[in-house]
Amino acid sequence: MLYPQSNSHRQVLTLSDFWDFRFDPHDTGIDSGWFSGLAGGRPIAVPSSWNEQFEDGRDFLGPGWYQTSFDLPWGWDGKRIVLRFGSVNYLAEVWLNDKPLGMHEGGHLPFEFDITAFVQATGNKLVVRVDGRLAFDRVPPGNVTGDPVDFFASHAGNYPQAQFDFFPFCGIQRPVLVYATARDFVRDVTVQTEFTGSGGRVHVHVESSAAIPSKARFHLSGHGHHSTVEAAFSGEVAEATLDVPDVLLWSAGNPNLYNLSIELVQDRDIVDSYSMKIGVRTIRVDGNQLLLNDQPVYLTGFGRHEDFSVVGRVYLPALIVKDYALLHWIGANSFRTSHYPYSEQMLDLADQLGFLVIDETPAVGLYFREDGLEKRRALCLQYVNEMMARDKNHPSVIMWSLANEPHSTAPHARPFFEQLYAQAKSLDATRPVTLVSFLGVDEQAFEFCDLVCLNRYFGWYSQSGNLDEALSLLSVELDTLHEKFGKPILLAEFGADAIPGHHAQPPEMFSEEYQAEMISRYIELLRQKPYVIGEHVWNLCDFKTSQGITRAGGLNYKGVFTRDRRPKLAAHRIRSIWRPSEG
Ligand code: BDP
Repeated sequence: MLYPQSNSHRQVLTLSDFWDFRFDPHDTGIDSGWFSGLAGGRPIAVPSSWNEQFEDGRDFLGPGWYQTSFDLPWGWDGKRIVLRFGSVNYLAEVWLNDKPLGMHEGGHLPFEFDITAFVQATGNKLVVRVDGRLAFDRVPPGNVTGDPVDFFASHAGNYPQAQFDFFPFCGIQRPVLVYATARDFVRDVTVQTEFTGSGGRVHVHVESSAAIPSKARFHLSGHGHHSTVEAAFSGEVAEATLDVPDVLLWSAGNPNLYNLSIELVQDRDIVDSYSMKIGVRTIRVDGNQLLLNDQPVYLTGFGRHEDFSVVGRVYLPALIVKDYALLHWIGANSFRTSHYPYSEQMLDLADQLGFLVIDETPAVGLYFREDGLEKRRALCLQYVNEMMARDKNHPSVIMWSLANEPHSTAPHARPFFEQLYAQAKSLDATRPVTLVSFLGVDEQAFEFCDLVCLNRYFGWYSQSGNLDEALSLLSVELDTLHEKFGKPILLAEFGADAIPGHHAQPPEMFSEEYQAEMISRYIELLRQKPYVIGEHVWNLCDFKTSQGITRAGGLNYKGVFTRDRRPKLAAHRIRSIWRPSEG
């Protein structure tokens, strides 16, 4: 799915602004007219989450109703017009001028509606009902009752009762855009790259809206290179291969990007065009190694959250810049989009700044009871499709993660993940596919995933306070895991809560010293294991979660930076390991 852009054939209007907003605590609304019948209208920022903006809204998960109005810019007559939502958490129903456009389930991924037939030049009324309530058959799930699942991973006593450890922020969380294209337009572009000795090769697959355009023209430029190739359409598809002699490959240290622009040509006219930045690189697992451009790469980095006070889980450009500055300062080369796809702009900057990204679907806290299983399966497949359609062209994305910490000991788990894995591989054979597990040797999906991603908290949730015992257990477990699966291992999460300003010598749980000690001792151990391909600390920053007895102030304090991005002792300790020359 292409991100909207303005150029000489396309134009984008953003609806980011203050919208009218109302809570619907009795869930009685059934159509767009309902908005005006609800009490308590108030302005809300779009995009944002509603939970930290209103005194009466923190734990309210929906439904909430949004309304705004807009006029079309001059010159859009006769164009195809599309309404696009970057992310609505969790379920959105949308009406334009009182006509239902449709619904979308699942946050963190974009969806759009062709509104050409419903939109007016002026006075368009847009209404969105957002339902963020937690339910057993939603993904991620919540309010699960019945069979106990294991205590730590279930967060069973927490409020709101999410089956995952981050606050279930609700609302329109990324920009809402209206954009115009020609009636015949570039529908999709897929770029795959390879490297043949000194030369790069870029394969481009273009889909157009109709079989009418006669050809596609491709321009590739950058770093002294310029080439143009034309290809005829066969049906709605045109394909081309562009060779880049003396290519400058994309890598974390050298994020070389090229400009690719595609024109749709009909007779002699250019009817649509689309431009993007691409990087030429390869990524694969080979034996015990992860190879970027055929060179072993070791991942240093974090799991993170899109989380900040007041705005909740929102597209916030300054926060993206800040977090990249922190990642750079500390010496990270990578991160995982735990536990859902981050904004498109986060990936654009990863391409530009040179960070390696493990892109994860929103399938966190999955469990395998029969009730609701088919619905959860359909959602997981939808998320794989939507995430890969959105992010497939980013050189920074080096791997797909199907899920985080599923309770996959159940018999249905294996076929469930085999299906997701096969789906991901059929859509993209060029990147490794993995899943992040806390089960260790019992994780059935590790048998077919391309590498093993493990989360471990020995020394925290178990062996509490006893790092010697924790480390020796971890050492044995890593060797056992490697012996069983014979695949490279990424320690995808490890860490300890540290209350900022709390100190103890000798180090003690919840002190900054204990967090720093635990993380550095883990890293020391990981570096002794030749099959370990990286260390991802949990978490970059403290983040908001549900209230519970293990979460003081409703925060998870495993950040090495505070929620307002100030370093704890661990941040300095990690920097001295990851950037030893900087001191
Ligand atoms: C892991 C989860 C992560 C949690 C973390 C923790 O993957 O979402 O925040 O534990 O407990 O199991 O801090």
